[in-house]
Order: sequence, then structure tokens, then C-alpha cells
Amino acid sequence: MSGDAASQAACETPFDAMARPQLPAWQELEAHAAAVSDTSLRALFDSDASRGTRLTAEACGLYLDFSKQRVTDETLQLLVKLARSAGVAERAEAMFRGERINVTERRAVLHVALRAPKSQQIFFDGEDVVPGVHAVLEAMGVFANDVREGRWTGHTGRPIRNVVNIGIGGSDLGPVMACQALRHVSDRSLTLRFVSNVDGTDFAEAVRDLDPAETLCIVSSKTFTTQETMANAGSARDWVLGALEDEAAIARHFVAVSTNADAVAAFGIDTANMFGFWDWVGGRYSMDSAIGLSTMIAIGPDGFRELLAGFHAMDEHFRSAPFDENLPVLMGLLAVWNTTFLGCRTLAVLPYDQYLARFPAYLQQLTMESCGKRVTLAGEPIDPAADGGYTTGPIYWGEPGTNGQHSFYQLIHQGTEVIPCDFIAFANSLNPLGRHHHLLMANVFAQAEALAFGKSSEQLVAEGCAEWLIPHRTFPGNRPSSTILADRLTPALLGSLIALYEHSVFVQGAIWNINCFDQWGVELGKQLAGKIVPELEATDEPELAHDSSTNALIRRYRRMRG
Ligand code: G6Q
Repeated sequence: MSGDAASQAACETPFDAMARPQLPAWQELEAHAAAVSDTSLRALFDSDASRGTRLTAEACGLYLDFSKQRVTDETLQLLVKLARSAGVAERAEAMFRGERINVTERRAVLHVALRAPKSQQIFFDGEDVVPGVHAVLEAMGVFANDVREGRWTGHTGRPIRNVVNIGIGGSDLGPVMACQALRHVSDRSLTLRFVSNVDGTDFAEAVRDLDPAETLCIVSSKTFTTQETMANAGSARDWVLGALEDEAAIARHFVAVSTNADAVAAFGIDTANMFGFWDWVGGRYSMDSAIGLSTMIAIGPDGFRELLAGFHAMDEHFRSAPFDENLPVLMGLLAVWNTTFLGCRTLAVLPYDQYLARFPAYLQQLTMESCGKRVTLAGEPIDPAADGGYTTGPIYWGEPGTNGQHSFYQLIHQGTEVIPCDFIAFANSLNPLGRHHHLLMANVFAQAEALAFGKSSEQLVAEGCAEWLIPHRTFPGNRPSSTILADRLTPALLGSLIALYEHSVFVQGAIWNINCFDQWGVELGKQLAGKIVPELEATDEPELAHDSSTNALIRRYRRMRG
């Protein structure tokens, strides 16, 4: 066998045998989508008084109401049939078994092991990985407590008051989101900052008011080669050394989170101060690994373990609950239904909780880096315009309510696009303040109601609306949404909520037959940037061989810089 053939054989997966549009359930869903296209949510609710309580599911403290999605009982049965015929359960089991389901990178996908309790065994290449996970968690716990309790001091003996996480993508978005979401249980005497952008402004503004003598920098990078992170880490080192004027200060002011011990040592960080993780943890699935060190310092080791327990509870639910009661399966199937069968191109995530302000940004990476794929696992094109093609990954976006209501909700209510929404809300506020919470919750319930049922011209006439204004004031309704309602935002609840979306993405990927765990689409821009950097920095006019637009932009930039 040639080298290529051998590696191809090694990448073969038993899951990609049947093109999805040839599955009977797929074809039935296509016919069904056409048949129900005229059915309104109003009619569905009118014909079934129990719809609002029946089309719901509950697990891990999360109540999911999907009755306002444009589905019938038959839709749900067909979607479950599709999940079965697409091998969702088998593929999930392969993930839990540590198989290399990330076929293009030949990697296992074992983020579920990061939150497994000590008693569980999860094998990769014949080795139980759970003890290693807990050893790192213990080490993180000792370090986090040392920082929190002032035992870990800076070079001059002063306690650490500021923590700056330097990382990007999966080494940034999860910790940023979690530290914000869990601020109410975090140590308020610590200042947490996050630096991700290679734009020097990010670093400059993050440290402007910090004293290097009281600052700990966590360089978070799986590879420890990422250009942006290395540039920011280098500037952080200059900043610390500029103030403390002693190389020995690095050991007290820098720790690393990485899988690359050599590069960490080469940077000058003592590998005794490095927290490791593993090749089988994908960047966007890593916030519950050592990448969560900043989160653990903020909320403490006990809080972090609670967060992990919440993740694990959802993992267990995903693995064991029947599909028609399984929250991630239902959410994944609804995303597939709306995207592929109803033609909705975007999905809005609208948390009615200020602490979840960064949740949509976090989800954008999780969902779009995972499902933004145009070929199947076997490399076959998925062209929605071609016969037998279909649409994959929807665009996820969103902002916390109620702010979005005074901004982009107009388009959701009355625009020409139909945008399914996920509303996320909590029964209890973490900052009870007069009537605020009732006002907030009234809004979230009202938005979902308005989207589903709209306002007809008859209603407007009955209200005495001027005839010429009626088209402008009519709400078409029939706009789908799900509502996730929980008691309050605790670390455990946050873990379950994140795992819900992680596994929902898994389900979407299994049905679309794509690899949710690679991200080749980010490579080309990186390579081209690597080529352009020396062209920008050259002292002599470089020979440029780009297209005429890129050449002209580079030349103009060089002139503008003198
Ligand atoms: C996520 C991606 C990507 C990654 C960043 C940072 O799934 O792999 O967002 O997390 O590129 O990579 P490093 O952690 O290696 O710096």
C-alpha cells in the first residue's frame, strides 16, 4: 500500500457510507417540509391545547420548550428517524470510546474525559486518561488556591492581584465567557483580563492600569506557536521585565497552559509552572481543561469542579436519554430542520442574562468552526445548489436581551429572513433589584410569543389602525424559537448549558456527515499573512506577486508608513 493509500485507509470511518440525501428519512423530511410549509404555529397551537407543555424536555436543570418551533409530531418522528439512520448514537459512542473520529487530523475527540469523575474510565490508545485529567486538576487547584490566598507572590514578594490570560480562539473565548458568566461567584479582589488580538491595543489597554509586580500572566496556547499569542506573550514579558528588571521575575509572573513543553521552556517559562492537556482536546472544546485555569483562579477549585460536574451531567444525559427526550439531540435536530429543510440561514442565541453577554460569541466559534464545512467526512462536496446537495452550518449570532430588542429584533420580527431564536432565561436573578427581573422575564416570554403568533391585519383593524398603516404594523408570526428556562445561573448550570450546545453541534455534524472537529478553513489566511509580514517589514521595496488589489494595498500601506 502506498503512503497515501495507507493514511487514507487509516482515516476511513464506518460512518460515512450513505450519502445523507439518499436516506429514506431525509427524503421523507424533504416531502414533509413541503407539506407543512403552510401550517402556521397558530394553527398548531389551536389544534392542540397541550402543545406548549408536550413539546418540551428537561434535564440537568434545563427546561427546553420547543413547542414554538415549526414542527409537528410527524416532523419530530422523522427527525429522530434521521438521527438513528445517520448513526448519531454510534458516532457518539465512538467519541466516548476514544476513537479518532476527527479523521482529517487523526485525533480522538475526548473533551468528555475532561469532566469525567475519578470513578469513570475512558480509554485512549489502551490507556485510561481520567487519572491524568484529575492529576492536572489537582495541580491547577493547588496553584489557584495559592494565587487566591496570596501564597503565590510576585517577584518582589507582593501578592498577585491581577491575572492576564493571553490566548486566542479556543484558548480565549471559553475562559472569557465563563469568567464573565460566573462573576457573581468569583473572587472580586482579583482583576481578570484577557488579551487575544494581535492588535497591540488589546494588550496595551488590558494592562494600562495594572502593576506588573502584582500581575500573573497565563500564556494559554495548546500549540504554543500561535502567532497572536506569541506576540502578546512576548510583549507581556517585555512589560514585566521593563518594570522588574530581572529575568528571574519571569518564573513568578508567567505560567503556561499548553501541550508543548519544549516551546514553553524555550519561551523562558519553567515547565514546573506549566499545566498540560492533551492532543485529544480540541481548542474550542478546551475551556474545561487547563485552559480554564483563569476561570479556576476566578471562581476557585470547588466552583470549577461544580462547573465540570454540570458538563458531565449533560454528557451522561446525552449518552443515555432516548432521542425524543434528549436535549442535545432535540436541539441538534431542530437546527438541522431549520437550516437544511426550512432554509433558515442563521440562528440567533439570545440570553436574557447579562452575565451571559459573551455566550453568543463563544457559541459562534463552537458552532461555526465546527459546522462550517462544505465536504463530507469522505471528502465529497456538499453543494446546496447541486442535485443531492444540502446546507450545513447556520450562522450563529446574538446579544443579550433586552438590548437586542432595541436593535436587531425588528428584522427578526418583520424582515424577509426567518431567523430561528434560542431564548435563554433564568427564573431567579443573581442581582434581585426591585421589579427588574419580572420586567426582564416578561420581555423574553413576550418576544417568543410575538414571533410565533405575530399580529394580523384583522387584529389591527379591530384596534382601529389606519388602513394605510396596516401592512407596516402587521407581524407575520410563524417565526420559530426555543426557550431554555433554568432556575439560576450557577457554575453547574453553566457547564450543562455549554455541554448542551457542544453535543447539539455533534448531532448536527453527524447528520450532515461532516467533521465537526477540524478547522482547515483558518489555515490559508494564516499562511498568506506569514508571507505578507516580511513584505511589510522589508526595508527595500519588495517584489510582490499577489493579485493587483493585494499588491496595491501593501504598497499603499508601506507608503503611508513612510
Ligand atoms: C479551535 C481552534 C483554534 C485554537 C486557536 C488557538 O478549535 O483550534 O481556535 O484554539 O487557534 O490555538 P492555540 O491554543 O494552539 O494557541
